[in-house]
Amino acid sequence: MDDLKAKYLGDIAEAADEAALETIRVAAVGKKGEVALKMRELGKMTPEERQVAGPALNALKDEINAALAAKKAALSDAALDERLRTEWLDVTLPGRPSRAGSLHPISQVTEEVTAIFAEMGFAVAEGPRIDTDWYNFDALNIPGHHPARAEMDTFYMAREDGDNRPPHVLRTHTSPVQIRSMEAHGAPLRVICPGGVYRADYDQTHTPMFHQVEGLAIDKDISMANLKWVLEEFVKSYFEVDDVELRFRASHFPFTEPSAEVDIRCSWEGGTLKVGEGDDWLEILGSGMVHPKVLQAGGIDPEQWQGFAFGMGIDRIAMLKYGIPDLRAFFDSDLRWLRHYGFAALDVPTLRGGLSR
Ligand code: 2NM
Repeated sequence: MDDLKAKYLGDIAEAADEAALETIRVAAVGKKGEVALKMRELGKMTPEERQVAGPALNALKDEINAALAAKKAALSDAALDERLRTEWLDVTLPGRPSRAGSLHPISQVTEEVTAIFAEMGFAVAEGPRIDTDWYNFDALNIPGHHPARAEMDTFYMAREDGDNRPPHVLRTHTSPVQIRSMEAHGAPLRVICPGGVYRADYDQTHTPMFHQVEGLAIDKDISMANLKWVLEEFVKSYFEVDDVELRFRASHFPFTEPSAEVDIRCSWEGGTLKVGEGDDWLEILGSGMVHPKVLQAGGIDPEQWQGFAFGMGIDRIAMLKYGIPDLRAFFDSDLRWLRHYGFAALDVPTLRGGLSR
């Protein structure tokens, strides 16, 4: 028994891995191992011999099992130490620039616009891109016969034969989101609604899907003066200039009365846009006082509340600010274009941190 003990404890001490340990376990204390064979011999012994050999064999078995368990724990500790030594990773290293993705100019400009209006107390609202013709047209004072419906080049959703419910459309502007905001929150209200919109139009300056941001402010005594100040602040922040001059031109939209298109003074000298100086005018948005019928459709009493609203094309103001010549390239997914015009993904625009760096 002393020989067995010396042999197996020696083997266990020298085992290199868990597989070697298992081989030793089977040979020593397995069902047909050496200790089991010895135990079978107990039957042939005299009672006196058995009284000594039995407990000694059990003790040997326990000792070998304990040595196996201790060695197994030591081996797995060593394996873990080895992994920790070889598989380390410095999570503070910077990313690899050649592999980094970039923010699309439309995403960047949406973030910039959102940061500017957030500073002025506007919340951001989003809504469905497929909406009913009630939200997209009727609620905005564009009834069924109105020429604006035809002019909008609306995409209508296909319908099953015999389905006589009002049609769904791909929204032609984000105004339906503003109607939903009025319904959900009532007055007073300050929201902007950025997002994709759809019109069946495709040429050098139009794509069938493009992006808009619309703003809405409703309160007890809102006027065109508030609209003018908010838009001036916006244009100064967005184009990162200290002074701007806006020109309000009387216009017409079904959902505002009065309505105005807004131009900014600019120069194109040397082919690059300079905002706030020069003799040219650049049209950047449409605006006006929300029509009483539109407030009513949103569940707001026009006898008590007034509001201004405005809308502009995100793609267009992105092209102007970042000198991007062709609108259609926005949607080509050309990697070289994305690398050239893309923005660092982690440089979130804020007014304090600088909108664009
Ligand atoms: C524009 C021009 C003028 C506008 C109106 C509304 C709503 F829903 F509040 F009535 N949202 N946006 C609006 C007004 C949009 O885009 C050229």
